[in-house]
Amino acid sequence: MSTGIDIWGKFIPLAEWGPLVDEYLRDPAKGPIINVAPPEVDDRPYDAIFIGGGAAGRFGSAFLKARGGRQLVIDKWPFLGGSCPHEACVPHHVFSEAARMLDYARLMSNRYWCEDFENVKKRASILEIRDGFLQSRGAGHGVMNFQSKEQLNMEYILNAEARVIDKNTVEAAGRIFKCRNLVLAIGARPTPPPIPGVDKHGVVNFASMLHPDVLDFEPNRCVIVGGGKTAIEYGSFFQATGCQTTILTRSQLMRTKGLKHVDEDMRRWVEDAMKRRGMEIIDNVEPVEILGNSHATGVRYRNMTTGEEFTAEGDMIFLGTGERPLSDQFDVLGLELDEKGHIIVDATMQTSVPGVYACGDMIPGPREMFKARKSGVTAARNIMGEYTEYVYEEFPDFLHSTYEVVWTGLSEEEARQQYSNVVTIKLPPDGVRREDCALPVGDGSMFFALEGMGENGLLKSVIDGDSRKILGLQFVAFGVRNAFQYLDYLMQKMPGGFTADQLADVNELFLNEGYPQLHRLRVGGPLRDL
Ligand code: COM
Repeated sequence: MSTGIDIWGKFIPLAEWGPLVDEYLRDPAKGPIINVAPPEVDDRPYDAIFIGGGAAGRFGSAFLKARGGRQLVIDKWPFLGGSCPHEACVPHHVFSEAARMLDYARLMSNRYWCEDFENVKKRASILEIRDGFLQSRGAGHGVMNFQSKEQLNMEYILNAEARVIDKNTVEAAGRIFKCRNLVLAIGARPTPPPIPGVDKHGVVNFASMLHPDVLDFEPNRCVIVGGGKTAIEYGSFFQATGCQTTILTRSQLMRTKGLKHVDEDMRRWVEDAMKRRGMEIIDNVEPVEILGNSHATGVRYRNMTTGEEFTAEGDMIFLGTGERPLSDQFDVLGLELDEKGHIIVDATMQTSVPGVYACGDMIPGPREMFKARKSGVTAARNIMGEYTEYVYEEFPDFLHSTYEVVWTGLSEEEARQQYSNVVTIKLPPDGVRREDCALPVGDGSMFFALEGMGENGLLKSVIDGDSRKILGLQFVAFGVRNAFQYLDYLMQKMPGGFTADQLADVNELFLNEGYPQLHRLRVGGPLRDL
């Protein structure tokens, strides 16, 4: 293996970073990329070495550095930012945006300025969209490396395995580094379910489908195993391209264990919209076997009530069945783990071994960006002597079907168990056919209201009629995810909660999804359903 390159003190322009990372991805044997301060610049021991430079390690490092500490982040990939820009959030968003545009291509087919998608073009290529992402992926990687070095002044070693010798000693790039604390943040990997046939050609997951030598054919029919977020998001994309897709799931869609506070109106709206777009959704079933010789041809599955077995045919089988933390790599530390391999931490992100912290997808809880970043920052704060707890029990949530689906707080069902006077505000309202209701409508759904009424979305607000506190908000359509992260913050942080009256007082930037104006229509007196 090459000794790599030492980039300390050398300025690499942003435009050069992307191609450089791509070169290293093509040929990992090029060795490490080393950006470590020499002793004449900084001879302090590291306050923390972050193993893994994804969202958790990168944000923790930036915070610790800004607090005056010394950090080193080591990653096996030749870029920082972790799986997000490489194979997870960013491609997922590319695919979900493609799904949304394809939805519109069908709705607008042969109308206005749009070509006849339905009859002429008919479908889009999954491979072409995937390859488009791969061609521009380096640019995202490049920003991470440039920003971390030139703007955040981080020390890092990339394209190198880190070997933990003990909690104060790490080996990487042929050198030994000493530290006061260790922060473990190398994330999780998709794990195949234990069914025969998962190794066949044509069986992919969200990460492997990005490899041109794994998904090397244009799929025509897809079977998805799993019913959680990944299954819904990737399944909706495949279907939108014209690749007929079937989902096989034990639980109902959006009722898998990982999702909390899912309101039944919202869940049903999402599932029905997926079916209206032609997807087949089969729940209460478990996969038995992936069929085919060398190439997969379908999935044999069993109804969990009757035991009857059936076959779903497909040339691509997508496994959307979960991930496992990469914690075995740190066996030498003797950390306490849960039954799924997560590293157990306290509210300061410290593990069972003092001076060793863990964050991101290595610890229990949602595999979400905010948790990765906030857990990394929490570890950094505590390492720098600022006692800080982070509890990630409650958070706003979202997924993509061909829509943005966003929710925060309690579902109506949960609210009714806890409060005696629950009021709801809904669009479309109860008793009205969605096809007859042009609301809600806002950014991104105007042409649904014009050309495909009934597909313009769902808005719901769940309120305690006595205290007037907003208990939960749900939305399906576009353009509200940003608003929800702030609404959630207000609902959690305002003393006494965030009330319908306060929401009604918001200066709405009309025309938008309708929460402020609908609440304003209702708050003049005692709250009633709308
Ligand atoms: C975002 C990666 S793609 S990070 O959270 O900024 O490190």
